[in-house]
Amino acid sequence: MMNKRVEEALNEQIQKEASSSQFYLAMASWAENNGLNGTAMFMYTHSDEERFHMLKLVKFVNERGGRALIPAIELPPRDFKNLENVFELLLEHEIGVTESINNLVDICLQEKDYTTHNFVQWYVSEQLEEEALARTILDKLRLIGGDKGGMYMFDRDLENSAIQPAPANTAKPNAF
Ligand code: OFO
Repeated sequence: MMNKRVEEALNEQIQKEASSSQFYLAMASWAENNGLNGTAMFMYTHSDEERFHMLKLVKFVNERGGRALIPAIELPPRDFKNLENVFELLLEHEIGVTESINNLVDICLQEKDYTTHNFVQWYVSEQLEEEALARTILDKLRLIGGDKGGMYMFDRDLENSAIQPAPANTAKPNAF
């Protein structure tokens, strides 16, 4: 059986990953409505990744004798001021998710659940990558400022994309 405190923390993380997926979907839809097709594609792909993060947790909890609870999802923001604002909120969001992963690591150590601790390390590296990616993109956007041509190139780059994340269940370690 799973340690109850760890199980609860994993279930909270399931909720966070599900809400993340929805948050990226909201950004994808906003970008698509604003003619930013590259950004929309990037966000749709990332929304799938977040769903994969959620599913991986669901499977893990159930396979370890716990009970994964499928949660209600937080309502994501619907309007964004501009693209820079989108990526600022995205970075803020990811920093919050990193905190919650760190908290999960802490609980595993307190409860001496080394198996879950090991499993959660994948999320630790994932968060590191995601935060770095968000910072890189935000730096680019700040450089571009209000320049329309620059913005066009930025969106096209995201579409083509040196900075596109890998699709959800390829090129990822520990895919189930
Ligand atoms: Fe699940 O990696 Fe971001 O939130």
